[in-house]
Amino acid sequence: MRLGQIKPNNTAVAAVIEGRMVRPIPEHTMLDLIRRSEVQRTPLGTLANGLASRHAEEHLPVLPVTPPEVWGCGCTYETSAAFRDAEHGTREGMYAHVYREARPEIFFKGTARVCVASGQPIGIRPDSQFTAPEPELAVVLGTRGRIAGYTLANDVSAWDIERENALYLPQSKIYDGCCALGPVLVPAEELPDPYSLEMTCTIERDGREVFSGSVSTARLHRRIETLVEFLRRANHVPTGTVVLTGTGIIVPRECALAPGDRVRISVPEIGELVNEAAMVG
Ligand code: DO4
Ligand code: MG
Repeated sequence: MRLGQIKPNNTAVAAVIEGRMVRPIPEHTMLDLIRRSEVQRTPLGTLANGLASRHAEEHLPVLPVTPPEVWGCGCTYETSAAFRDAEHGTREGMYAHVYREARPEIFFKGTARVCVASGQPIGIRPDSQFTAPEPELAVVLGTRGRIAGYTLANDVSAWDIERENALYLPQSKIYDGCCALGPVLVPAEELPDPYSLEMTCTIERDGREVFSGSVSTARLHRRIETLVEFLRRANHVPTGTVVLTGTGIIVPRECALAPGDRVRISVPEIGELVNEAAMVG
């Protein structure tokens, strides 16, 4: 089952997503649904199905959840750590160190303010010449770090700003349109093995594919529960927090995002997150 949100009267309403049609769940946002499924001890999908209208309507889904906080994990795939050590870094092997050590890299990625849904523009900073998509599996947290569901994320990042100096990481990571989420949320109980997903990413420019990459989440070097456990150490993130699990697909410099580029991130079990790049600021 695929869940999401629609915005019929400029207010987010949860919905069961069935292709182009949706069945709204009146008086509930996705956060309400997640909280209610925990209080009632009912699986999210079962609850959603029971509360959803029988009548399907045509709506474009918006963000599957309105996240109070988004956090990113880094260097969780060998490709990401190796690329960054070769190209970036102010200390020898800084990224390999994080890949290897027990404590993962976890950084603040922003709030709903910087997030966009599938179909909305992702941002390129005017002071960056090498902005890249980072296709990632994302988890939506319930209370006490429970994984409520999965979605896809694009951790759009200004790699040249990150490369210039490690202390510039927040500027490379957080700005308008830096985080795409969606298209839907798949309840955790319906995706029992998040470590066997095939993810692909393509970039289309002027109708032509200029980049195509893929990775299996089997190559994720950390358990998702471990990432969440470190995130929540002395840091009680609220229900609905989204955690990006890191990228395993690296785009070469020739494919730095340009305005109008269309980025498609896809996992068959979750769907396709599609965004066009646009200058922001
Ligand atoms: O510090 C670098 C960020 C790494 C990252 O976002 C990733 O590996 O996905
Ligand atoms: Mg990332």
